[in-house]
Amino acid sequence: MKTIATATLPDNVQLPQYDRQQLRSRIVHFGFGAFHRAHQALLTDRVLNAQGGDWGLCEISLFSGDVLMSQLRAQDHLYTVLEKGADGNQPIIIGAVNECLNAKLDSLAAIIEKFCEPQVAIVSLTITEKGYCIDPATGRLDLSQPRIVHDLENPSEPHSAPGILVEALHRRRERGLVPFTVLSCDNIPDNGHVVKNAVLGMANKRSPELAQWIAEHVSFPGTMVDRIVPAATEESLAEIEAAIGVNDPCAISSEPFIQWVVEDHFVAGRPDWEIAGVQLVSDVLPWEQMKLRMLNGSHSFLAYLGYLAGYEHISDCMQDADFRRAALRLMMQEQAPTLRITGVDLQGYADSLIDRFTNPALKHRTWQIAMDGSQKLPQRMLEGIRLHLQRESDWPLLALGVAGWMRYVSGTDERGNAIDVRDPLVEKIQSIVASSNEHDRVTALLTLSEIFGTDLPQNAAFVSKIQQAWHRLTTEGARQAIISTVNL
Ligand code: NAI
Ligand code: CS2
Repeated sequence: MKTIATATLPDNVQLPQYDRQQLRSRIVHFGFGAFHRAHQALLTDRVLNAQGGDWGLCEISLFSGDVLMSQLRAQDHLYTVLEKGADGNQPIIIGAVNECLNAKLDSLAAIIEKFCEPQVAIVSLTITEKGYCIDPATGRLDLSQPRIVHDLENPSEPHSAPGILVEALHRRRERGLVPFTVLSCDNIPDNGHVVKNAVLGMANKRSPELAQWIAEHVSFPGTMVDRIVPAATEESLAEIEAAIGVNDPCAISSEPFIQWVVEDHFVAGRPDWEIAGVQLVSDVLPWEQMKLRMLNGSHSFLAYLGYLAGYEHISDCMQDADFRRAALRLMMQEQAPTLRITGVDLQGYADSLIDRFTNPALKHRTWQIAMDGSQKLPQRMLEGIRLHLQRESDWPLLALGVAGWMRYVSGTDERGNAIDVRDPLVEKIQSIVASSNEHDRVTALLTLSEIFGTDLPQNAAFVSKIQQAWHRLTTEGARQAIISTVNL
């Protein structure tokens, strides 16, 4: 059967323009999910198209992803990205991936050794917020997580991302090899420091000398990553097959917009990503904060309220003028005033976000974005709320967003259907929901210090605003609550 590696593809398909034989695994990437395929791999592919070179990627997945990786191998590590915009669709074949390893197909030992090859200069990660095993409220390694407990007892056979990084760095140090740069590309505030805290937290428990060596020799640049890349579906894969004339099980669709802002601190070199439009900066935090609060904050708001109101996709929410107005107002009146970025036209940014959310070609499910809320609420909503509380400014839509999450994790939608809530804290959340009722649900959920810390539940103004929003939501329903809140 033909694959994208052997088939003749239509003329409009962009193909790799460089010699793939030159590629070496200089970047090892953890998490061959939807996002990485259409973001970091595509931008590295753009650099290779412009100037050739050897910056190939080795993709790693641990305990899942074995089927995807066998499929990737069967097509010479090539795969398709379909960029879908208002002006039509552009299929691109990505050639930057050089090899891939998976614990089921290969072995954990082979994976760890891959990180120890001398040419490896960067280890990048898109392992979702929960993959770092941090306590979201403190940003520190959560020593109680089972994978961390396992890795501290079995340091040479680690199961967590921090455990693998520490074991690989330990072996490189023992062998006199230069270390690598650790590049987090997840939507976490100050992701460079978070991954550094996770790695140093683990290394310190193993050996303070190792921790000191890592602190002195390894860099952990922060990044702001942006591109909307919904999970692949049967429909999206069928659409790509129709566009390129052959089945590609590793293909992914995305929006055309792409942005990557990276702190320029690499201990062992990097591709010339600036050629691909990547912004290399000295301080990424203002960019991260802008994106996490304006884009992701309104995304989560739309995900919870939209799901409750019966909207399956973000683009469906955008067809509703009240949802649209609420999202724009949330961005401009409640999130933008909390940012410290300068020199960016925030109104223009907000308008462009609304356009991106409206893209009808992208079927981005509200359910997908609603996932893992415990890991997302702090940076997307609660940090901004803390500033409003200090300043005594208004934040009615943020309050509705938090109440929306509470209503969503309560497990039943407005038509009485059960919600499939996915979250690393789901068991804890469900037991709180089961032992509370509609009247005390807010205070019961606020006891989750992993999300709300200890300051917010003790802040009377905070509690009362969330209770008001909860009351509006449970009595009026999501759609009407949005209308009432926007008209306050
Ligand atoms: P995905 O579900 O397609 O891929 C997630 C990857 O993480 C998989 O390869 C999975 O094996 C791995 N993973 C999950 N839990 C892990 C753990 N505990 N330890 C190690 N690896 C683990 O998700 P997708 O869409 O690729 O997103 C991944 C992350 O990328 C997001 O959580 C977000 O932080 C970031 N991101 C995603 C964007 C998107 O639009 N999809 C855009 C911007 C950032
Ligand atoms: C989304 C993000 O899934 C989510 O939580 O908010 O993945 C969003 O699509 C990206 O951050 C856009 O860059």
